[in-house]
Amino acid sequence: MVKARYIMIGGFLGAGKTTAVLALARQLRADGKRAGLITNDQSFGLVDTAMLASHGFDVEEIGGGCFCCRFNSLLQASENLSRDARPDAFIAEPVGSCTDLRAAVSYPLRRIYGEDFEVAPLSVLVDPVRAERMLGLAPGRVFAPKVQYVYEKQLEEADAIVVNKVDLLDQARLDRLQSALASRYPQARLFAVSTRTCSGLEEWFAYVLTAAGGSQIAPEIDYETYAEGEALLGWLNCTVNLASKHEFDGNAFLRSLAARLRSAAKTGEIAHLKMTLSPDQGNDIAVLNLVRSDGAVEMSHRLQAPLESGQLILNLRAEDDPEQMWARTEAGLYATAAEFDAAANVEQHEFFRPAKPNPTHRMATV
Ligand SMILES: Nc1nc2c(ncn2[C@@H]2O[C@H](COP(=O)(O)OP(=O)(O)OP(=O)(O)O)[C@@H](O)[C@H]2O)c(=O)[nH]1
Ligand SMILES: [Mg+2]
Repeated sequence: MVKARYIMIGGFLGAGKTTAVLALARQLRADGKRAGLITNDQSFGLVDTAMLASHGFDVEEIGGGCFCCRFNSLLQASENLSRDARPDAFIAEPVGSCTDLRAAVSYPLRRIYGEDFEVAPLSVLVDPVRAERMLGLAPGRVFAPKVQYVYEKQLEEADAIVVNKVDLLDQARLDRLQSALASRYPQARLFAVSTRTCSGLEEWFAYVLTAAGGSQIAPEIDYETYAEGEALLGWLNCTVNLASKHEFDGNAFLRSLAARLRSAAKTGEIAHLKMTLSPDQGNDIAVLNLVRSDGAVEMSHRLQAPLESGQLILNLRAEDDPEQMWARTEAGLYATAAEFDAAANVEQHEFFRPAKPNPTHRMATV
């Protein structure tokens, strides 16, 4: 029996993990291979799941906690994906505020389930603009020191650090960032890619599809500081049904809502605001992202036609008070609905600070 490849693509919120998962899954499909995708969040109702599923891939969503703390759900997700079609590779995206994946996921998988999976090296993606600020190479808003601790731990445990979005940097900035990463995290192999323009992907994908998993000792981690850092981030997921008597422009709706949320969030740095809008008719989807408070709102997918009704999924992660995040989101939602002469019905919403991580397994060595 050929073992399925188990590939985990980590990295901080907004680094481009889901975009990379999609690019790798497409590559596998083009090569005649099957990919099973696994998304993960502290809660349920994920933009990432909706986005990946809209491309026709099999996706399992693990909600209610990170892979480390829901290790058995991760295995269950693999089993569910295997039931219909045995994937050649599982591609899993952990929560962007999560770390200690080497000790809590990769090594337990290798030690306990080495017969079933061939575990790939751990890739950690970075957004270069965020990384320049976090590493002190450029001015700009950064997160609190305990969030920074989580960010640094992610890089410390990486087999490969993948500088993504290189289309946003000139060569001098990229060189400076790469040399800072190489000197601070000498254990990691460095890649520079753009999942948007596809530059550098071939080399990185060849690595994740063929290289053996690393065997370095997992970095030590202070779970108190990690938990406090994660809990500084507010988390909000909501699903909303939109309906109007007239057709309205769904792309403009998302842009208008994002502008309201950004201007209302004056204090806490936005880590990632993402939304999808799926019309009730057809299978089109709009996807909007904002990955820092002073960043540009981007739409990676646009609706081709106006809609009368559809489902909006909104996920917001920011260094902010979750209750206030929800109050502002609700107000922004109703104001935007009024602007577009639509009714907004909140089907599900949750806002909270992530609970202290409590991994199912922790194995510092392979
Ligand atoms: N310019 C540029 N933008 C990119 C690239 N890759 C991803 N993005 C954008 O970065 C934003 C965030 O991408 P995602 O793939 O959702 O990031 P993520 O790491 O999965 O985010 P979380 O799941 O919230 O942690 C989106 O607007 C993407 O279109 C890239 O190579 N270049
Ligand atoms: Mg994602």
